[in-house]
Amino acid sequence: MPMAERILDHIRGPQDLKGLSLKEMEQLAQEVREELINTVTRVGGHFGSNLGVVELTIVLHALFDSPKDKIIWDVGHQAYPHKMLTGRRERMGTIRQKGGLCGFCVRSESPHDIFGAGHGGTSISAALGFAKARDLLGRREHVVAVIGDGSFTAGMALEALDHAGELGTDLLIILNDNGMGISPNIGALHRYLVKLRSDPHYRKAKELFEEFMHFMPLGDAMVDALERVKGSIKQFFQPRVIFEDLGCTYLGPVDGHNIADLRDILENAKQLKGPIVVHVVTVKGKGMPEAEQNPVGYHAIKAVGAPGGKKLPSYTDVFVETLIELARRDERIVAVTAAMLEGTGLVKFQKEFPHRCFDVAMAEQHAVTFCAGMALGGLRPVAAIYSTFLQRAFDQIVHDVCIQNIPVVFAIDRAGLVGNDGPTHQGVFDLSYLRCLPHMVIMAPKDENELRHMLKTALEYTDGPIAVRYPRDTVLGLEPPERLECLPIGKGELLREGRHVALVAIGTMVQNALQAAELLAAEGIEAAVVNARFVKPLDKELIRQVAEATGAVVTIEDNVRMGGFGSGVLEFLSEAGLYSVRTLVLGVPDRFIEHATREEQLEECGLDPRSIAQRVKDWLGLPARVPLRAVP
Ligand SMILES: Cc1ncc(C[n+]2csc(CCOP(=O)(O)OP(=O)(O)O)c2C)c(N)n1
Repeated sequence: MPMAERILDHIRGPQDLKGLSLKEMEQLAQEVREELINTVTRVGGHFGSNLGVVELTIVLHALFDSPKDKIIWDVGHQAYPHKMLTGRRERMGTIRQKGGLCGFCVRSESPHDIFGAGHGGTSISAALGFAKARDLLGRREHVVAVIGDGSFTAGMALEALDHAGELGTDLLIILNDNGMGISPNIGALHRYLVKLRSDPHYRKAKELFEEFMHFMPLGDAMVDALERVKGSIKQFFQPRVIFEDLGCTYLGPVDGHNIADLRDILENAKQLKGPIVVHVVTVKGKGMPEAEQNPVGYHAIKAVGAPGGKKLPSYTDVFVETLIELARRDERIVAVTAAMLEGTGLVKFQKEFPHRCFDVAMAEQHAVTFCAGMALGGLRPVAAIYSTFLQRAFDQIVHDVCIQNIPVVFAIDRAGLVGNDGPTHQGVFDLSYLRCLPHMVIMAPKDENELRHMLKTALEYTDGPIAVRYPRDTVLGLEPPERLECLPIGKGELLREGRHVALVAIGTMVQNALQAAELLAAEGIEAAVVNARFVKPLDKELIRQVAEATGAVVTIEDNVRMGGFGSGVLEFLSEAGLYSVRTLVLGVPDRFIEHATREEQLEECGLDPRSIAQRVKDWLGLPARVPLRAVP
């Protein structure tokens, strides 16, 4: 078809969807899908989820009046069609790259991105907030939350549903059910949705009701009458639906790829009062056979030309390999993930130990307290959770683990700067939010072998909670150690001697510090390098030693500077009365770091070896301040 005849070329925004016929919408869906496949296979990004919501997105933007009506996408990884239809089509090729479109919804990017996200389960709460604001301020717009069945397992989605049923305000919740999170979805709720989709009794009841609705002319009085009739139909037909018992009207299930059906059901939903749940059934990866058959592999894909060839394993690979090795020798070891079997590598662990691996769905809070219970019950639980998602479980870490000093092992993946996912996924707060907690031990390895030893150390340590954080990166490619060793708690190591300045680094920043030291040496500056290993407890002896020897300490971490590793070192130097030691804290600055490659982000934060060397050199060149003299 010649380009000029493409409907997509005429869509500048949602207003251009309003007059489209059914046939045109179907053609548009085809065009959006083709373009998505072309673009995302080229530049990478979330894939299957986006192919699954093409029709839904078109119908929503055709029926509702965004941004006056509020459409809120849960997580936002499935919002690519939404971006394409709301004026960002030309920039889709820049998605997730530095300066380009974000891979999720961001308020600053478009007035149609009503609410930013990246983490799952927030949409219903936010939508309910919008709905209440509308009510109290006397407006009448529609509010729609679109949430996947995976995100629906997040505790806060259920909390919001509970509240929505209580408030009873007008709110449309679209449950996009493709049976998948990143992995196949799990849980009793998931089994319930499967049943709902396939229950012939319920389908019959709904068909009757929908048929009935179809023939009713819909005036205001009619809508009220319908509400009453719907109640009696609901009571007449069984089984009842949980949503209805919770105070929401349930419509569906509807085929999310059938535009005519989708349009009918959403038009009906628009007329009804109170919270409505429309159960939309979609296929992840729809329209691309490989993606449909392998929804896990096609959840997100890499850009063409992204690192291929002889690839080194990731820290995640080393973590899970070591965990399996340790678990073979200790049957008390169990592993827990919150909907991230693939991401955390535990899918391998699950294969070998199916009964000792627990995917708890998108429920980080539950995961942590579940681990606390298992630990007290005599097991050795490892909570493998990304740094960013562990934020959800802060109170559980404080209240259920640390206060009770329970030996839970936290394997914190994607710690530090994470690259293309951007601000919502950065793992740059964990050192600050864990360091402030009594009883917590925190480690970060300088390389993959140290990660192996740290995992062994963590599983041997029974005095309380212990965390090991590691990056989203490939490893150095070292020979694995002959045997795993327990590291002494709270002991770092001096890797390089130097008399002018001490670079005290943690985790992957140790490698950058070593390289920076080389660069500084070329300028005649002799930098000592310390691998701190432990953020808590700190190796105070070693830090004191290098501080006294050099008089100048630079701390380096890929965590925010505030409250992180460097703060810990400053606290120690001040407690120890080492006032004359000059200090510089390098880390992530006090702002959210946008999507870009991890290397670009490190550079932006001044944490790549070259920037570290330059900053240290400049700082050393500054005249030292004369200490304040005490006022007589
Ligand atoms: C709190 C939280 N935990 C984990 C994730 C990682 N994550 C991103 S998408 C996703 C699956 C979402 O499934 P669903 O909502 O059903 O959307 P689908 O991809 O199936 O369309 C997960 C677990 C997240 N975004 N937020």
